Amino acid sequence: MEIYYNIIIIYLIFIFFILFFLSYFLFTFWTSKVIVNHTLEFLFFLFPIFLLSLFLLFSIKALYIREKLFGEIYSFKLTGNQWYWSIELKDKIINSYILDFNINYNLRNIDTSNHIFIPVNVPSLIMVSSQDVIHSVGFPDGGVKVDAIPGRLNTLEIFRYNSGILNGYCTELCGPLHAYIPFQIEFIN
Ligand SMILES: [Cu+2]
Repeated sequence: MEIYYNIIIIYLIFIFFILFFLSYFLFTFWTSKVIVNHTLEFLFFLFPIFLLSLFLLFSIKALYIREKLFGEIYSFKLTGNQWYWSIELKDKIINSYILDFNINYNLRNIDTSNHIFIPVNVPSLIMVSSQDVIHSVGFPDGGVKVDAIPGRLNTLEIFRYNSGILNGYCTELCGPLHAYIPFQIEFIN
C-alpha cells in the first residue's frame, strides 16, 4: 500500500510546482528577465526528467509486486480445449464437459461434469494454457479473467474465504461450441 501513498505524494509535488509556476507567471510582470531565463529553462528540462524517473521507479516496483506469487500452496493446471476444459492436478487429468442440456442439468449451459476443487483460505494458483486455439478463463463470479493461449502458461491467483460453487465461462470466441464450455469452481473447506 505504501507505494500508492508515495505516488500520491509525487503527484502532489507535481501539482504544487505546476500551480507555483502558473501563479508565478500570472502575477508577475512579463519582463525580459522572466521571458528569457536560461536557468528556469534548464530547470524545466531537468525537473520533468527527475519526476518521470521517480514514476518509473515506483511503477517498475509495482509491476514486480503485481507479478510476484505470494506463497501459493495449492496449484493446478487448467487447459482449454475445443470444447471442454481439462483440469490437471498432480499426475491426474480430469476433463470438465458441459452436461447435456437435453437430459440432465441443474442450471442450463452452466453445469459441468467435473468441478474444479479449490480449498478455501488457501492461496491458490491456477496455471492456464490451451491445447488448440485461444480460449479465455472468464470467471466473473471470482472477479478474475485470463486468456488461455496455446504454448503459453498464464497464471491466475485465487484466494477465497467462503465455500460454494461459482461459475465460469470461456470468454474468447474459440469455435462453434464456444458458448458451451463453462467450468465450475467449487470452493471446499
Ligand atoms: Cu473457448
